[in-house]
Amino acid sequence: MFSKILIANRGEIALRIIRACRELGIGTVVVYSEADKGSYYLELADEAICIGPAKPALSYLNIPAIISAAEVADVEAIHPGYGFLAENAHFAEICRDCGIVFIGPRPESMKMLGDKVAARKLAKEAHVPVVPGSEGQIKDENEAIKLANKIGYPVIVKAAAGGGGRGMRVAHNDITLRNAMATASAEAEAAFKDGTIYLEKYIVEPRHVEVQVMADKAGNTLHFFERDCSIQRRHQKLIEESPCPVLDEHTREELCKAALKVIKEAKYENAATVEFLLDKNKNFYFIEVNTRIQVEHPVTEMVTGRDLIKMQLTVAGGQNINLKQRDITHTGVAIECRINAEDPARNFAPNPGKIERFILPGGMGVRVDTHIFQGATVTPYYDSMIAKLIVHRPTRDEAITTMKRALREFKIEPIKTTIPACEKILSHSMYLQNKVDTSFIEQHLTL
Ligand code: MV4
Repeated sequence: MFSKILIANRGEIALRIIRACRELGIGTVVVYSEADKGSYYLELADEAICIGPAKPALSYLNIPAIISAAEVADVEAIHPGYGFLAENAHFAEICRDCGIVFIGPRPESMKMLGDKVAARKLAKEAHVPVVPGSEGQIKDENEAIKLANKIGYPVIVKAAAGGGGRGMRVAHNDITLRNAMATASAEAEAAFKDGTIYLEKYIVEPRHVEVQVMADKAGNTLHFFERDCSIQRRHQKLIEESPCPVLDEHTREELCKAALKVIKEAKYENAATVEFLLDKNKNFYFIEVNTRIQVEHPVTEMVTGRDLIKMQLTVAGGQNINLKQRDITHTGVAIECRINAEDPARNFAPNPGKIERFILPGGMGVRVDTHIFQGATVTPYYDSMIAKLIVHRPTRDEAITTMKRALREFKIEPIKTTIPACEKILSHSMYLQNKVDTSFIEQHLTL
């Protein structure tokens, strides 16, 4: 096991990693930007090193500054958290070259799975269902039109370097398809310096279901069941839950087995999330792999009782997972609400400012992951998420009741947050009846 690691992140996830390290007896070095000076979690780490100004490019994305801090503090490993450098294969490679363990997958797996065309090919080879679409990348417009007519409109054009909803275009006929290809490719070229695109049948009103997996260096792979992340707005998830409320036991087993097939085929190690779309007929299709620990990992931790961050640390340290798949069980229902400093009245624009009143909810079945405290200032430089409120109860109805009660207790003043939006969703008849898909917020909610 490591004796000391560096945390290349900030906010609640930095705190989450510090907590896991403390319980494992691992020393922590946290790096921070000038904007994060005064954050409470900096006191909880054993060491805190300022790596630059507020601007992410100059601090949390500044590879030389982070590597220098790691060398000066003499750490054995770096945990990247999520966002920032978490899925940067180049950074993982530099860590390796410097003799520092990157707590995550090998750079080769990250690079391969970061290419959505390659990931799709890998899933196919592993006999995992993928959305009907192009064999590989698609270059020729006439070839695309021929394929679209074969699989049937609507189709979706996606960027190979995309993911998380960037560089996608839907087309309903030959004319809009030509357009979609040109704009998706240009957008991808501008955003990722890679205009490679591919084509899939557009699944109408899908649910977004993802499987948590963990793999050690010896090739032992485990899944930790699924999360339903259909409640999102512009590809920003707002509410996640586990288990997915519309999956039957048989489909759940098939889905989780499929996720493991992908991860084994990739010779993956450490934590990953395998994403699927679930259509109206409960068919699931692989879409992509996230090669990091995700924001919503606590819902999985609550239903399985397993500490995923601790597992990331032990697996990266070279320990094998001494658990069998049958040891991983899930009980009850967990729901997470993301509390963002955003103003719904101003189209969810970030709403930074000083927090004058901050009172946490509590009681049975309630967990809050946050780095915020009364008197803290939310700056405009980073993601607007300031807290995650997670509940775990025996049934979905009870989980929803507890979440509504906890949201009511949570006081964050005077800044605007997503608390009222979450309350509206949790009271909506369609949410209660599981009649939601990824377009729910846009289609049915005025927040
Ligand atoms: C799709 C799709 C429908 N059909 N692919 C968006 C994020 C990226 N990870 C994949 N996404 C989608 N891919 C096919 N073939 C619909 C979406 C999608 C979506 C997926 C998950 C969560 C929210 C979403 C919101 C809009 C579209």
